[in-house]
Amino acid sequence: MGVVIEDLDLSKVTEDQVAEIRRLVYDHKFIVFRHQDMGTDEYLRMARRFGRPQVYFQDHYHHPAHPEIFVSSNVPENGRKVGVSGTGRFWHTDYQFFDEPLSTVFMYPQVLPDSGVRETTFVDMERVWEDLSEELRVRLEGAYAFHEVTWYYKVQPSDIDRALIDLVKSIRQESPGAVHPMVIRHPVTGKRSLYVSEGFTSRVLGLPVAESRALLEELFEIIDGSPHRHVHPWQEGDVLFWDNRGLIHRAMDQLTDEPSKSYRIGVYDEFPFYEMPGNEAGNLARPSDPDRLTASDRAS
Ligand code: 7UC
Ligand code: FE
Repeated sequence: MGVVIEDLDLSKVTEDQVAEIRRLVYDHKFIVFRHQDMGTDEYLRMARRFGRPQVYFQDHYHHPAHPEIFVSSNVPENGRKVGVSGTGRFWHTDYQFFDEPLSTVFMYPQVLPDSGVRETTFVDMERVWEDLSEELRVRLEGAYAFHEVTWYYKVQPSDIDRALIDLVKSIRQESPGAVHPMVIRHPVTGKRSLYVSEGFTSRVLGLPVAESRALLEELFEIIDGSPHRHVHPWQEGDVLFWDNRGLIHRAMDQLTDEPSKSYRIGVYDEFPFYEMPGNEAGNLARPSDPDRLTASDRAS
């Protein structure tokens, strides 16, 4: 998986190059562009050429001038906290807990720690699906899971003195979670991927709590141990562009206090996130009312 492009100025791509980059990202899952030097406006203008930038649902992640830029940072600006620090340090795919997860994602670090290594690790979920045992695949075809952001909500200064239960209630009001098939089919390549993550997937629908937990733990262990992984150690000037459908990723910072700051722009392409994985195997229909989960479907 992955492609490196050494000699292209992303801020000046032609229409043909945009089309070519999109073909590459669907076929190879992620692209590393080296030696980029874009200002914030330029970066956003570039990203818009690939689709519709998303505005993250919580505004404390937003760049002060451009809400489409998701700021992961521990660097105060003009004495103010900007963005959120230590994001994504767990296996996840972006926006899995909404009905419309992100299709593709740009990531452009602005400040890299001097001594500490900063890495992002990807796992190829198509290969993970292919490697699963026949028994597991049969269990997963036609199954649905529930995803939520609750457990990775980052407590904010304004949350001081609030009870955890009230925090959880307000998180769930803003972001009630989403149901997706556990196996998704890519709308462009037609390839299937396992679609669960340790960060966001909390329930397999229709299974008793203990069975759901056991199945998810088994899958999380397989993903974590998968040989189909790639570690990207960030270099200054790197921009990454990835397909958020067939990949899972996590940030691996060394937990130092050194300054670190990254700008992410999530971009919706014109395709649905997934084709419903065929009815060919007599799969179950989509749950008729996924919003109304029972208390036991929600329990984690
Ligand atoms: O702070 C974070 O780790 C952000 C995470 C909860 N969500 C990113 C996303 O797009 O899913
Ligand atoms: Fe992420």
